[in-house]
Amino acid sequence: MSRLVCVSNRISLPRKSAAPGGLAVGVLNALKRTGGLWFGWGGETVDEVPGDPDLHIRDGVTYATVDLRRREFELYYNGYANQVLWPLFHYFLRSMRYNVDERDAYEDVNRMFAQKLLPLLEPRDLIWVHDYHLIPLGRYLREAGVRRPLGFFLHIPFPNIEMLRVLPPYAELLRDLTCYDVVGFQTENDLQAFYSGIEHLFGAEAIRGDGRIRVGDRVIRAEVFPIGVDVATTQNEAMEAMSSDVVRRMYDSLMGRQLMVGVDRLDYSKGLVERFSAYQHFLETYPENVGRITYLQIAPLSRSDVKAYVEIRQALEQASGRTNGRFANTDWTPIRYLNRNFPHATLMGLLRSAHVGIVTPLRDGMNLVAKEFVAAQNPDDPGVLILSNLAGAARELSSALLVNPYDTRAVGNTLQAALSMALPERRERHAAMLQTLKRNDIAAWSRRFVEALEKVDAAESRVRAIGNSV
Ligand code: ADQ
Repeated sequence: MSRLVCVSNRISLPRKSAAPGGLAVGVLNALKRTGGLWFGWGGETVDEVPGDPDLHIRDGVTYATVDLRRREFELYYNGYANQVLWPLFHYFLRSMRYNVDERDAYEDVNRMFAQKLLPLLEPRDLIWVHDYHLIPLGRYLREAGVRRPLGFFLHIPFPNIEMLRVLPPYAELLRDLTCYDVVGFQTENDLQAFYSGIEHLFGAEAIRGDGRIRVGDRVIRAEVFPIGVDVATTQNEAMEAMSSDVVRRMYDSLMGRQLMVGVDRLDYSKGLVERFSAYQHFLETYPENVGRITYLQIAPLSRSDVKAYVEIRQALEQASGRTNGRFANTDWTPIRYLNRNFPHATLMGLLRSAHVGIVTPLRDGMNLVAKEFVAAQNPDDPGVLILSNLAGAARELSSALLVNPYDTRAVGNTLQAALSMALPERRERHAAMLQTLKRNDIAAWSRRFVEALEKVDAAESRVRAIGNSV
């Protein structure tokens, strides 16, 4: 039996109470099913050279955490990962800036991850690397002699070559991706964008008829693996949370008003400024809603050390203050804007309470909140999802009310349509989306990726067997 080894920048230890984000939920789902090892940064920065990984075992999963040096963290994580790759991959050139020291630190941390991971590897391991922080890790593992199947999954969008070419070492980045055996993307768009890079670098003949990529004597499987949610758990969490204190008090405080909910990390890619202005437009255009709808926006702070995140935070404080100042009354506030985390179950209860879920990123790999909103609804009386057509989730959730998040006037009009949608249409749209979510849930996502790695393993064993017999 092979063992699954997942590697991600940050790992979430079970003893920590922080709610895991999208990536962590996916990794945990894969590891809990099969057992295995999760390797990554434990969240501590140190001044001295980091030592060996700390190991913790819980429920058949071994957690191996390494520390990062403070300066490395600043350059690699806040710098290269979040001020170069994140904005570039989300098509936000305005927020991107390139710095060679940060690029070096990115390489150093990836090299260090490979060095610390190597002694923990076993001969039958399948290795699955997650996300843009760790693209070069596969190359370092290969250089150290690792021959086991290596997979990489990108949780965020992949940019078309015309955008990617802005990055000075774009060719190295593409070459690094070809060190893996399986490269996974959220959507067909991302896969096609990857092909555009491969074609640019290696020529169209590198892409075979079956979609695999041939570089030298290596064949790489590039495929789409859309991440999903745990539908049954989300449904149960949402139902149970309806009787929790937080959700009941929120519900009572509405005094019968309709509720719109948004849940996003505070990030410029999530389109919150545009969403706030769409809401303002909606209140101006449809004044009959003034005093009759509450918009609850939960947006926990993230990456607060990065300038673009400080700016977006200020912009949102101003925008929410402006709308509240203009429209609020002594007994009503149009926007409740909260910068804090909640337990996952509470969030699901809040989503279930909503008449409208609003998910309008300017660009998003997938967006799990959109899927969680659908899974959390009461199927007999479901809320309406307004979803950006620039989120990966729009591909599967085509029965949502799809909007262009930049078109704030259209988003406002769509909100009006959502609030007045009749029950039969709400049910029909919800049922179609729920069916899609059940078909492709989080377990299907991790199973499909691990199966792709197993196929690589089986194919290589056959090659070895033939080699031994001649
Ligand atoms: P994110 O950009 O973090 O993920 P998303 O997919 O929405 O975005 O996942 C966020 C997760 O965190 C959800 O499960 C949500 O419930 C949870 N969460 C959000 N706000 C919270 C809060 N205040 N308190 C507690 N939990 C909160 C990246 C990519 C996405 C991709 C995922 C998974 O950017 O496009 O869908 O990885 O691949």
